[in-house]
Amino acid sequence: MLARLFLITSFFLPLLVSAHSAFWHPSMFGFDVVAETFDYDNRPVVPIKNMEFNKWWFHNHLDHPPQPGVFFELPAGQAATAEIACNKGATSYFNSSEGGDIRDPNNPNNVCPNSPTTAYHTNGLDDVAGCALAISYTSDERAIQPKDFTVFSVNQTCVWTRFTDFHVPARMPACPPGGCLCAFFWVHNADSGGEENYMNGFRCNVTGSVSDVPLATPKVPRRCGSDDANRKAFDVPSNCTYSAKQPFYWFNNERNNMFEGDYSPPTYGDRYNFLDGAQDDIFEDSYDDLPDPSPTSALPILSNITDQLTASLSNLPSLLDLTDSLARRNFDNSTEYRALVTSRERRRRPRRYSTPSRLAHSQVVSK
Ligand SMILES: [Cu+2]
Repeated sequence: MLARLFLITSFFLPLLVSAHSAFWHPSMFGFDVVAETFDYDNRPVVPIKNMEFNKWWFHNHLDHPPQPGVFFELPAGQAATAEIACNKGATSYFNSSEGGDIRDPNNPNNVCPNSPTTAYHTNGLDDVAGCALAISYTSDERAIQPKDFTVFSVNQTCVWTRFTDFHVPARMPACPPGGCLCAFFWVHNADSGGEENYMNGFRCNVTGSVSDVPLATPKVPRRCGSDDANRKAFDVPSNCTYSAKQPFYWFNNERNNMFEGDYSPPTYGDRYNFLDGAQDDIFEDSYDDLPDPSPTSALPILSNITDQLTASLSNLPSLLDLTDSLARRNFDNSTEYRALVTSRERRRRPRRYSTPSRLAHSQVVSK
């Protein structure tokens, strides 16, 4: 009986250790960490959960910094392409991986060659939950705190392709001389694998910056969108956190900012007002009015509307089409349309930020 149990266990073990996913780039902390580096398996792909702060923060890789001068570049107003994979050998950096090149010759976008998609916690494209990049305008990895990270880009169809685009807001200011600190965050859906989350820190630098307006102080994201699984049929837009938002710190023993249960994971999607693409409203001047969110609050008023978001107005009542995560969200505030959210396509159009042409709100409303 015991022998049989052992056989079963050893049969399934390889599947378990080959799963998960990480952001891979030489700018990351822990780029060269392998299974033996720590007295526990602390490879970048290993999920973080139920851990003390120093064990989950930056994946406990602060003592394994990148080479000096190595940054992940964030071109303002354009996409930065990251590599996300379940093993370093499945990325362009296979040279320094334990097992060598395991990239899929037939599909360069394969996140986890020779594994089912459940290895990276999805049952299919309709089950991806999104991931995010966050930034802090400091170079000092010993000083940075969880509250200092702001999510600046979301890819809602993540983890699905090894090459994953993160659109960078056009108004991102330049980093300090030593660069910025960034991190990749991912929480998968509840349907494929036990709950866990992911964080990989890295050094980053904004290039082609055209604005010096700082980011607003990031706040904790709020669950405000519809949610069929939990029988919430409607979005409650006034209950969302707008402007700069912190990443989710969840499922660890210390310093969490989210307290959702196993089957309601906080995910980087519309439900938490993390729209797909560049997070264009994260700056100090992004809003003229930003009331504290609640189910009965007024909606925030965007400043500088033409530049920040290409407004798309509609008379329809708000109801998010769950089946299409890219669907436009229409907010009907009955008398005025105030917070405007646009589709992925619209927001990714190149825009000019040089002229601060402020549209009067009456103009917008009367459209
Ligand atoms: Cu996992």
